[in-house]
Amino acid sequence: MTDTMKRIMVTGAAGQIGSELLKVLRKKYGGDNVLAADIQNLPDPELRESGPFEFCDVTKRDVLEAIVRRHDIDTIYHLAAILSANGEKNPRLAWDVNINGTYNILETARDHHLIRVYIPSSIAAFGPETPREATPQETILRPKTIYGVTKVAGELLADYYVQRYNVDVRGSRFPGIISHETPPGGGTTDYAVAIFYEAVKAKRYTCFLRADTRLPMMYMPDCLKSVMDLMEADFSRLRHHADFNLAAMSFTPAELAAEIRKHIPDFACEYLPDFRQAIADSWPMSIDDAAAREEWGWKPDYDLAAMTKDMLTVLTRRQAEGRLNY
Ligand code: NAD
Ligand code: AKB
Repeated sequence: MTDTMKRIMVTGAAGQIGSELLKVLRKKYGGDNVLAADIQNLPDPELRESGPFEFCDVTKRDVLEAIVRRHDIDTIYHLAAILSANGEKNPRLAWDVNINGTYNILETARDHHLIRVYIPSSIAAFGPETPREATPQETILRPKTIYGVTKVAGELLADYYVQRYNVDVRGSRFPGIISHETPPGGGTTDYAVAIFYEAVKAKRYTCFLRADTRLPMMYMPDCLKSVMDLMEADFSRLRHHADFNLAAMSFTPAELAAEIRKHIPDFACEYLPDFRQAIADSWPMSIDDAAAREEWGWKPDYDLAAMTKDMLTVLTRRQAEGRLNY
């Protein structure tokens, strides 16, 4: 991020990633300079007090533009979205929020000459015809979920705005993100968060994916680091823009349960796959992130063992303090 960036907006700021990114951005740029925007309140009182908030439905272009003008916004982190499982429950909503919302953000960026925009994609951009191991940067993008369709369209649209209008748009294809602050918002990888809460609370969990379903995952500190690093990267070094493959770890529910058992030996995990199994089966098992490593120096800090230890330390402490809400 350049020194000239000073007025930031985070859409979807109440969500799993937005709420934590907001904290990092406000710490770095000052609370008053980072506007939180969402259609629901921020989950944490500390966040509510640390800077401004606007109710903003990203599908309403006039509302979005008025907020950008009123707050003199020059940079947007666009995290508002409907994720994979919720998208299959309501495909029209997923199309509206993910396609029209993203289009409105890009048009606003173009009209208001914003300095930079961050729009995440997902491993959901891939589909069953994509090579599932070490999925390459350049590969087949034929997703079978509405969420995936909107993510591919978002990547292509972002690239179009870079080439055609010189809007500086950046983003990565996140794997499933694991965190302990704000619960995930209706995705297929959500089991990898829920399992920790249930392990600490009840020492048992019923997983909605099969035991052998391998998926790419990432711990929240790495996710936040990736956003900050990509937004600060030198534009002239970037050959890709809003579609960087990103990897940290890959594991199955059975492997995650075994790792948890190293800390909670009597933890029991059962498997009762539901509609999310088909979504997971259409996604990669591991990702080749060489482009991100080369173009902006991406390198994760957490593997399965380090992430599991940290998650359990935080949640066990919270349980002892009677604050384990999920
Ligand atoms: P989330 O579901 O936790 O949060 C999304 C937020 O968007 C919610 O607070 C919701 O209220 C808000 N929202 C929904 N509709 C809106 C609208 N019309 N206008 C404004 N806000 C609206 O999602 P997240 O996990 O924080 O994901 C953030 C971004 O990262 C999304 O683009 C998602 O596709 C991407 N991503 C997330 C993951 C993950 O595992 N969390 C993985 C890959 C990609
Ligand atoms: C989901 O499962 O939908 C998200 C994602 C990988 O995009 N966590």
